[in-house]
Order: sequence, then structure tokens, then C-alpha cells
Amino acid sequence: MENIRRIAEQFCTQGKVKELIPFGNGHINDTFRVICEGDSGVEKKYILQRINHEIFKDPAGLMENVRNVTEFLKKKILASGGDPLRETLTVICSKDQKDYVKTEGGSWWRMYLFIDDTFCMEMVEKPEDFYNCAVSFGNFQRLLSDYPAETLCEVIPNFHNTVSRFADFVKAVEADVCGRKKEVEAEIQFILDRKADCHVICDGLESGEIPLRVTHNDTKINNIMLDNETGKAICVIDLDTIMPGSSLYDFGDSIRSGANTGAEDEPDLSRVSCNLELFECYAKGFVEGCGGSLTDREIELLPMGAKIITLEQGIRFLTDYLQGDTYYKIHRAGQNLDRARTQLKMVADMESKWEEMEAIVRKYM
Ligand code: ADP
Ligand code: GN1
Ligand code: MG
Repeated sequence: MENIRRIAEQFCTQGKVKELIPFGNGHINDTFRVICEGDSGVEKKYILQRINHEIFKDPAGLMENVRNVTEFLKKKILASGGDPLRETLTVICSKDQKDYVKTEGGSWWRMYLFIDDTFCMEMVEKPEDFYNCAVSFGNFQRLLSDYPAETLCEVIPNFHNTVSRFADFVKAVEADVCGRKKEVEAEIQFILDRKADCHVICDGLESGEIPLRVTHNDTKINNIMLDNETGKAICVIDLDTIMPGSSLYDFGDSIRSGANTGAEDEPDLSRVSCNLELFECYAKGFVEGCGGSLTDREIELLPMGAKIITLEQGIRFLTDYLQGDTYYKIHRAGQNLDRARTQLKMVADMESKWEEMEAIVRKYM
């Protein structure tokens, strides 16, 4: 770990680097927790991350987004009497006053304050925790409602463009570079049968039926930190993909990740389903957190948002499997295929519960 330690030492930390360990379960960046010790023995914790520049082609633009958005949020948090060091990320600058360190080898690194005395969930255990996440993600979107969207760098073009995700998938099936297509014919057909669904949000944004907002775009439940003592979701993290988008993306991705009764990569599909109690908790909390800003049409489309984002994620995982696992980190063979199958099982389960899901969201219009 010596070279990573040297990278950590290029940031303006308080005290000397004492400990550095791999941290968290993100699929994209490499994350480390760093503990520094000052002269008086006081410890200060940080998060050090290698930004995946294969995926984020413009890390400097990305960090400009993060810096600007967090400064904007800090002002609002301060104005409402909150703690700006705990309720949003704090970028630690490098010793040469940049928001990142770029090494001679070409890797990009950034550092944040560690949000201490918090936890994040991989799976939801208590409905109340999920409700708290919903309020917080809704609130996050509300706080950014007057953010100047035109100043945001588009870090990954077409990130939630389900139509273009579908087209990329079709190309990956046709190319079949790893010869894996024959194992997944049923999954391919399942996706092809839902081509029309892929258009709903894209078309709605284009026609203006769905408003374009500044959204987080990666509202997986392990991208929010909850306070150990109060259980309140206090800090939305993983701000890499903040871009103009639809509130349906943010709602959908939390349902996809948090209302699943199984793990994202669960090999036993009988454990996978969409828990409607959790769906309702989240819908209630999200509508509340957005503070009345969601239109009736958006609320009506929340089940569709959940279904489309889950389908899109299934498409993305299966595309990566077909292309030889080059995008998402995997820790075992077949993990992306398991991930894809859980998403498609969730979609099928949502379809079987469709009327109930629609009835639930109608209560919050
Ligand atoms: P990735 O893009 O790879 O998902 P994240 O930014 O989500 O990376 O970080 C991965 C994990 O590291 C998170 O799920 C969380 O557990 C932890 N983490 C990230 N930032 C912080 C922070 N500032 N304080 C505490 N933990 C953090
Ligand atoms: C990635 O970075 P992480 O692990 O929070 C991915 C999301 C997916 C998610 C699936 C930039 O999120 O879009 O929904 O994996 N992030 C990127 O678990 O592609
Ligand atoms: Mg993450």
C-alpha cells in the first residue's frame, strides 16, 4: 500500500497518514479509509478514492461538478441550521490546491472527509431506515431544484437513456464477443419483449410531460449514510453522476436496490422480489422529501420509474456480462449474470404486482 499512502500524503490532511485500508462496496471506484494523526495524537478520518477514469472520461470536470454542488448544498445546509461537514461531502484539496491528484501513471485520486458515526446499508432491514433514505434523497433533489443545471458537466452521456442502453445491449448480443449469448437466450428475449418500456421516460422528457431536474442518478441504498444514533439518513454520497435527469431515475434506483428482498447478486432467484411494504415506505418518504415539488404525473409514473430503472440495470449488467465483465467490478465468475437475473426477476415481480403499485402511489398524489 506504500504508493497509495504517498498519494494520500499529497492531500491537505490534518496530521500524518497513520492507517489506510480498502473500504466500502462500490462497483466503480477504488475506495480507502485513511486515518491521520496530528501532533497531539488527535485522529482525523478521510475517504481516499481512485476515480475510475475508464468510466469517467473527464475526472476534472466531474470534480468541478462535485465541488460546485457540495458548496451549493453547504450554503443551504448552513442556512437551515444543519451541519455542513456531516450532511454533504467535503472535498479535501491537494497540496497544490486542486480537487484531485493525478499521478504520473495517469490515475486520478480525490479525498473527502469521512462521515463518521454513520452506516450505509447493502440491504434494507428496517422499513424505517428505508423511509429515512427516501426523505433524504427526495430532500436532496429539492435542495438542488434551483441549481444552475446548464453549468453541470455531463459526466457520462446518455447515462439513464434507456433507449440507448437498449441499443447498446442489442449490439452486444449481436457481437457476442465472449460466446456467452447461448447461455442467456431467455434473458435476452425477456429484455427484447420490453423494448416499448424503454421509451417511456425518454419520450416523456422529450415531450415535456416529465420535467427535467437536477438528479443524483445513482441512488442505490449504499450511496447514503445513516446516523448511528438517530438512524436518520444524513448524507447523500457518491455524487459522481449528478446531472440533469428525471426524478423517476432517483426513485427507481432506490426501489431497485432497496425494495429487493434478495441481494443484488443473489444466485437463488426465489429470494428475489419487490417488497411492497418497502415500496410504499419509500414512495411516501420520497414524495415528502421532495416537498410537494413532484407533479401528479411524476407520482403516477413512480411504479414505471421503478420498473424501467430496474430493467435498465438488468440490461446494463447483462451487456457487461456479454462483453466480458469490463465495466462493473466482479468478485467471482458469473456475478454480473446473477446481477442481471435478479434485476429481471424484480421486473417480472413488479409486473405481477402492477395494480397494487399503482394504487399505492395514488395515495400520495
Ligand atoms: P463507488 O462509486 O465505487 O460506489 P462510493 O463513493 O459510493 O464509490 O463509495 C463506496 C463506499 O465507501 C460507500 O458505499 C460508503 O460505504 C463509503 N464511503 C464513501 N464516501 C464516504 C464518506 N465520505 N464517509 C464515509 N464513508 C464513505
Ligand atoms: C454503480 O458506483 P456504484 O456502485 O454506487 C453504477 C450505477 C449502478 C450500480 C449498480 C457510474 O454504482 O449506475 O446502478 O453500480 N455507477 C456507475 O449496483 O455506472
Ligand atoms: Mg457508490
